[in-house]
Amino acid sequence: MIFHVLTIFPEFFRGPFDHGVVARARNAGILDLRIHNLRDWTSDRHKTVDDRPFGGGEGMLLKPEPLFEAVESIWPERGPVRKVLLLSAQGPLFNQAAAERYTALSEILLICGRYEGVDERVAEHLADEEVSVGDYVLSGGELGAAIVVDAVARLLPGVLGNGDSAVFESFSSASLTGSGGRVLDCPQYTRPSEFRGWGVPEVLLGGNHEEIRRWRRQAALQKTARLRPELLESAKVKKVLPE
Ligand code: 9D3
Repeated sequence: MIFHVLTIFPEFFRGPFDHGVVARARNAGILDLRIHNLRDWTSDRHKTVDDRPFGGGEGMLLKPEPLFEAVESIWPERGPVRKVLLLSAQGPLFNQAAAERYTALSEILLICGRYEGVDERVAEHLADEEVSVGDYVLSGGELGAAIVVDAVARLLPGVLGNGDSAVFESFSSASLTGSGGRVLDCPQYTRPSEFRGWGVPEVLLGGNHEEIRRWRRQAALQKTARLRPELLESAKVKKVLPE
């Protein structure tokens, strides 16, 4: 899968994509990451990428011409397996279902917004989708782009050592309660079995795998009810959860 990132801060991406799972996917040839400097598609002496909003207001916007020039030169042809995503605070929230949906694409081009935003014609006529990574204010789309690349890359076949480990985790859309809600991972422990006076649930130290399975299920539901109650949609599930 090829990811293109269009940004005014190409050096921002020297860190996040050079470690861990994403770096391994790149080295294995499963993932090809191409960082593009938006200023390469300006035509004035000052390499201007921004301008003031019509009608007045605070701050500056990314102007449309360099963004259109860039996308049209990176992709002279568009198509159903190529998607342009505009990272913006206005988009629908990125989630695991979106990450899974994007794995069906062959190429994704991520446009990183900056300043007070991006000329709306980019959202309307250049991007296929707008994407936000959460309800908080970031100073640009670069961190969002890194989040999308990470979440999608680790789902690509061959990226994780164990093919199944992506399927059974906290936010996989496969990790559902009977009623369609999602549950978080169960609490997990490693050695030592006693640390600063804090022990490990006794059941995990024994070898009764049926009992361990039941405990994990119950502990996961309780933890979900405590930390993310909104994930447990149905009243039926809520009733099972006195802590
Ligand atoms: C007038 C209100 N503006 C700033 C307080 C709106 C605004 C403009 C530009 C808010 C954020 C940004 C820059 N953010 C992004 O480009 C962005 C983002 C985000 O802010 N939150 C969550 N996901 C994303 S993806 C890109």
